[in-house]
Amino acid sequence: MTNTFKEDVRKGLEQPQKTLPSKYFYDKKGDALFVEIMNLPEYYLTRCELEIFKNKTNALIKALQLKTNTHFELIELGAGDGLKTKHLLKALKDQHFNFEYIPIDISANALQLLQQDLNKTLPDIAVTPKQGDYFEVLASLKHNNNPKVILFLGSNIGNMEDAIAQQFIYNLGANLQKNDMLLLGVDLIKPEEIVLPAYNDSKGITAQFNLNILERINNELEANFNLDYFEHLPKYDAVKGIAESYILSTKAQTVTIKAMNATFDFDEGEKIHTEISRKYNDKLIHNVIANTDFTIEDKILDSKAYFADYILKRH
Ligand code: AVI
Repeated sequence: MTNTFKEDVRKGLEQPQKTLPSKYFYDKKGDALFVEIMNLPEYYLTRCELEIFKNKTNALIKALQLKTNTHFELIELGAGDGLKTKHLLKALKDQHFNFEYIPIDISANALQLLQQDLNKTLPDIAVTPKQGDYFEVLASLKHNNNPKVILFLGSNIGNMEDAIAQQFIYNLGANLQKNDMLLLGVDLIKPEEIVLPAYNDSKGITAQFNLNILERINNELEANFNLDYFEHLPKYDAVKGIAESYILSTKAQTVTIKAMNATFDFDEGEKIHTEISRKYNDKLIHNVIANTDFTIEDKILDSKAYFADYILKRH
């Protein structure tokens, strides 16, 4: 892990447009900050999707074209605390669907907590957590011939560049069979007044979340980023529908990263790119699935039409 982290940081900081990959936000502190973000008044995404799972559960079930007499696997990629999914699980159980819930996560700890919680709150549901890389787990499940429903929620796909997102959905399709379903949760393109505050909250939690990546480099790679001289800089392009986070160097400075025996110079006003959060519309979803066997079957929105759960079918 440290080696990849070190190499990714080196590669990112050596480019003319310095970048650091957002996947490195999520250490223990980053995970906790993201939980805080999800509870912020400005961060509407989680609440909107939760509303869909709470209030439109039956619409989701219908759109997923499930049958009570056929056993299926409900597989969630990056399950986290399962807060939204629990509403769906409960409704499926109440309506006597025959299924197994398979949450996949890179964090064994998150999976253990989720399983304990589900055993307590929804004891009748068969839960088989799988720890590891999404595609390795999916490949291991591919040939069991059970119909599959994949959940990829929270607009997590938005943190991928478009070409990577296309490749991701393509790889998903390659690990599924005909008639398998994908429930893809995405944030929708909206005006700046709504999106930007979600990435620039008044309490400064998102700023801490973004800057935590520098702290991580300090701690894990013996660097000396002085956080007093770096700032969170969010941007949103409402035409493209792309929110981006940068870290701004507020003065000319040199940072040493001991673990790589290297120094990096920052100009005053220089920006490090840290995250993309793409927002979607139908056209962009069509683009993402263009080279795959998926079709859009349905789309379920929250009451404000801020967020969409697209129902895709593999042909
Ligand atoms: C995890 N992901 C969908 C979040 C987002 O909205 O892009 C990460 C995040 N970054 C800043 N705030 C939240």
